[in-house]
Amino acid sequence: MKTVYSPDHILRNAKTELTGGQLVTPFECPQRADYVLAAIKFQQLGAIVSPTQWPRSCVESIHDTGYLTFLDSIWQRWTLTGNQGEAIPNIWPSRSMPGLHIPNHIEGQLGYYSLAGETSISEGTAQAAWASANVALSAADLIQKGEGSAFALCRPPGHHASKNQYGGYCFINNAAIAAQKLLSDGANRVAILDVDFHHGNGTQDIFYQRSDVLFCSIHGDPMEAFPYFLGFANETGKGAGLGLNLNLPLPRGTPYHLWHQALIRAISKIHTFEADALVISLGVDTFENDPISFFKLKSDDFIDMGKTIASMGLPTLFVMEGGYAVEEIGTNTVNVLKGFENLAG
Ligand code: OKP
Ligand code: ZN
Repeated sequence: MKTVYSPDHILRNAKTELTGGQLVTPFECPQRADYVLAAIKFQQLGAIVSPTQWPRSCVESIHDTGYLTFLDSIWQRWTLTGNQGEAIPNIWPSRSMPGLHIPNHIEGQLGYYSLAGETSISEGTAQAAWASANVALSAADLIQKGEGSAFALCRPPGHHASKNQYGGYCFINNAAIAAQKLLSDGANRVAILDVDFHHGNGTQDIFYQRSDVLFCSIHGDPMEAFPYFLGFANETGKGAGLGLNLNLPLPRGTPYHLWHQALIRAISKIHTFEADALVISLGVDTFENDPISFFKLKSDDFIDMGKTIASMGLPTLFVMEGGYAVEEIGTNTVNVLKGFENLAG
């Protein structure tokens, strides 16, 4: 399988992540992509190709233009305002102040356009996010041109980003724009299966009321895990999308044999939906030694995960999301892709 990769991911190199009342070096760091790329070469997964640049309209098909303008201009505005550190929000519209207007002041805009505070915006963040989007779109194009599978080595990740909010290390929803491209290129129905440890709140929200995209997610119970406020089993879709959202939250300590049972449920749902193509939001933070997650998958389990995904027999686009056990992220990711190929042939 081909991998689409851009070295521009390195432009996302924030110095700070707000956690435990401290500013620490972000878990979502450039070395993550370096390790994945090295494993792809070492395990000879296939050719590594560069992305091409896609029209802004491909991203505007999912994200609000006001949000994208904010993303493109925030770093310059932030520094011109005289701020010394990275851009971190500190106030949000909340239950007691729903105020859905967009403030003029940059501090208010940061709160308006963010859904979490751990993700600092730094110099180059927007450029890296756009490069990541082009990686996803280029990989979707490979599928459209007849490749049975492709891997978008996206960084930064995307599944927490909604149409007008960043957070959870995500800025542009790579899986969503890729799914939209597959639909625009002729697919009638696309299924998105999110196997990252964290619920893909952004992707769910984007497609919640749509009949052409099925969203399925297997993730840490949001009562105990980020993003806390979405991802529950009773969220099943709305309007035209009713019945086309499947959340499978699982408890702390979940081992692969129980995770696999949830995967079988998702696969059965995807069969019923009769998707033309499948997008996998591929996070490997379900790994037993992931520093910010609580499932217990072992490295070899990712091979079976890939095989099981291949059993659906669909054109499949893998989009990189999370995974923070940096030294094992390459092996775990490529195990999924190799496992997929062994069964897909
Ligand atoms: C992004 B993706 C660490 C808290 C981390 C944010 C998690 C974002 C995960 N102290 N909270 O889904 O892998
Ligand atoms: Zn995650």
